[in-house]
Amino acid sequence: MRKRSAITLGITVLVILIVAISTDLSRGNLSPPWLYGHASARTSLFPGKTDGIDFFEVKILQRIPHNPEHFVQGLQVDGDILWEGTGRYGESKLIKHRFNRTRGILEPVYEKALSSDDFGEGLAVLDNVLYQLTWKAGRVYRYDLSGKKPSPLEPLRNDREGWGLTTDGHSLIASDGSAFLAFRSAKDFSVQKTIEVQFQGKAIDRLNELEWIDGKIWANVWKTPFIMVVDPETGEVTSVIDCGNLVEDARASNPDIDVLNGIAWDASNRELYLTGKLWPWVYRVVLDRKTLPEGKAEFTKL
Ligand SMILES: [Ca+2]
Repeated sequence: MRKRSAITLGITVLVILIVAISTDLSRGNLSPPWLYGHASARTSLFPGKTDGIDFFEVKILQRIPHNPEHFVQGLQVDGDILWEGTGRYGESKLIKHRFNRTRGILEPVYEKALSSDDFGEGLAVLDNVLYQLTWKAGRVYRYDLSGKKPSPLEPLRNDREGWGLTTDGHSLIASDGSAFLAFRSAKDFSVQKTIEVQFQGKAIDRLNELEWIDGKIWANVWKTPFIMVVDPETGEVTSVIDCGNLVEDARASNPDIDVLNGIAWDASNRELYLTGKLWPWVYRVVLDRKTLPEGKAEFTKL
């Protein structure tokens, strides 16, 4: 009897092991391993079908030294200027850098500290006015850029939390930590329209830093290495960019860096810059089409 019990126990353990392994594999199928890339601890945002979505990863072309004390919340190129907005209470700033492309360096030429009860957030330049959000204070700071130095204008009011900001050249486009992006008037920040960002029917929230690139809205998803490329009419995600290798590269210099958060598009030179909070670098990158499960890989320059 004792021998038979031992055999039964052995078979039971074996069955449990087989079921556990099968379940794990089936989970792997539901969350394609190629979305995880080479960072095993990464959480997949996108279980399910991927039909019709383009996936990219990024290839580093250049590392531009960046102040690792800057908790980046907004990034935008404007000609030879790179604007940076930083967050955290007591540390929030607006910083204007002269972008010396020849030497590959950022030269700070102007800094303005926000008040200690402001947590700075995204920024955007529209019609020679720079707009900078605050997280919970409801203030949208404005600066006239037509003079030699940025000249403060009366702030506007934001009725939502301020996260990311960009512009399509007509309206400001703001995120608030939800899955909704609001097109807002540059005159009084009133809402003109909103879109819900969806990946094949699933709302994608925690949208953070934004950038308008070639008629699409690019959005960092907070606490992930992913950037969503969003159709501004429908809110549909049309491409996903996995920046996991940038996070790893930045972390190799400093294990205490925070998340990816900073997209700047130099439209004149068609160059893309990405960074993150407390990162030692602003990266100039191009997109590589991500290897698909079938094993197909093609290179696509943005
Ligand atoms: Ca931006």
